[in-house]
Amino acid sequence: MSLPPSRKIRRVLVANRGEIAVRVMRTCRDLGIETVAVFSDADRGALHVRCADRAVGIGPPPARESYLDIEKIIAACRASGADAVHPGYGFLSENEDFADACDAAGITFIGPSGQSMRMMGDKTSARATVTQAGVPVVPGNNGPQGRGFPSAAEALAAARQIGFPVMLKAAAGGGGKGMRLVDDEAKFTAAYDGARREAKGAFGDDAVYLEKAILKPRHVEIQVFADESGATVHLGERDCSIQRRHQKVVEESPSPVLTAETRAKMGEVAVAAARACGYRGAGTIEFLLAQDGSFYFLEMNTRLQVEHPVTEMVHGVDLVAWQIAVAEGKPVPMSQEEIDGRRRGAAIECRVYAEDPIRFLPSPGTIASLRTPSGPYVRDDSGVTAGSVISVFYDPMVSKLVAWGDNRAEALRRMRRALDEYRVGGIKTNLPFHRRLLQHPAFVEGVYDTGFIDREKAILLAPYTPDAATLDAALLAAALQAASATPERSVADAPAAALSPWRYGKSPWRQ
Ligand code: MV4
Repeated sequence: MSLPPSRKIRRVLVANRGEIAVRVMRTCRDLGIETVAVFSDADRGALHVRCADRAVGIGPPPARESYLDIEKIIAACRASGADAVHPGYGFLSENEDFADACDAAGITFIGPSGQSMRMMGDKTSARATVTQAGVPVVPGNNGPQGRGFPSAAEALAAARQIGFPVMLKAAAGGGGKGMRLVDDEAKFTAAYDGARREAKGAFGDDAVYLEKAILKPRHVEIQVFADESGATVHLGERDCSIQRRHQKVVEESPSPVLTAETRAKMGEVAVAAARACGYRGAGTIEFLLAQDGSFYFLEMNTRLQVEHPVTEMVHGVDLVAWQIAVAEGKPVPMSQEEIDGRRRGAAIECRVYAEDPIRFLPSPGTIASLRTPSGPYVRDDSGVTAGSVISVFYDPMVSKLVAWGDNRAEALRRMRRALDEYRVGGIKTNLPFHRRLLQHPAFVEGVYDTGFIDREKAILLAPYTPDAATLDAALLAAALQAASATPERSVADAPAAALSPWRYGKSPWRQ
């Protein structure tokens, strides 16, 4: 297919930082497209800057004054001659004004239209839009005018109709802010006031609406993809139920509990939701999967998500290449049939964060040493190297570790192996958490919901307290290592090899 010369993307400015900026630039390289990095003063020496063909400084470390400044990003496009912008995730990726500003400046925004983002950004409008298209939404009430309840009394009357427990949610929201679970009438008014206050603070908009509460749900999302002609396909699901404080920690595909029938229905419904807002590019439809197998639309994310590699691994595709293709006006690269035929095996992603593994608090600092896993069917997407600084200004992610297997059990074995290979010095990470999770019997069974980490935190987040036998083994290992002076492995790593409560004393590696 030949395109008008103006549509061919030759130089992409990546309006982001860290691992996603590096990941997008890798595909650009593969495609022979030039890359432009933007960087704040805190990121002058960052990996994403070193990966780019050229780089433009955009100001001070706070994101508001750099990565979130639309004017500065557009100016950087002009200064560098970029003809397209990839927004990554976070920052400006779901900012409809940014998408519109790119359009107005004649720069190709690699993503959906500002109009699609507007339809899906507001949760009450998204519910109304997809309901029209026959998509099941959580039973609820958007309010008398369809955009929230102006009074607690009206909201309470609607809550009684729905039946307790109910969820109060911010219309402008998403991600759990301004959300309240209300078990009974007595607590309703206080919860209503609290939700409005929190929504106002977080979004500058205090409209709240109601949904029936789904108890112990799983978070299952469908990857969709659409082109300009309206052709829309899906690439199956990701189960993202392993979360803590609305932060995803582990994602996998396929979901261990989805039946083929539910998968097919969910995919069909996700495509209908994307069509309903005239979607273009990569998008994700989030669902709550209830214990009884029913599922409900929650919201749409109008960007490429953090966990997209899981989908790439089970389909053998490059979703950034797909994004660039449809941004150039080309069709979706594969038919639904072709995609379904390629789906194979299972993939899992562990988000490795620089954080205190017990308290789940960021642990900023300089990465003194780093040894990332490799080998068959393991992928590690990172934006840092040894010597990189995990700063307080941005997300403290170290990398996304992804493993693939012919089936889930094989993917989990590879992930355990990869986690055991991983070494990070100088900062705390959540690697010990991941190693324990991957040994947890319920996780291994695939039986978990969005409350799993909180319920199991005594086991998953407990400090390392070896019993006498384990300590003996660790001390012996340390003594042997000191005697042989193996440089790769620190004394401190030796106990980590035996840290699992379910796999006591089994050393993963001999080096
Ligand atoms: C819900 C719910 C139960 N019932 N809605 C949390 C973030 C926001 N995107 C939606 N969320 C939820 N909405 C109803 N009607 C439970 C959650 C929820 C949740 C959802 C997905 C993943 C993790 C979660 C953790 C706690 C609560």
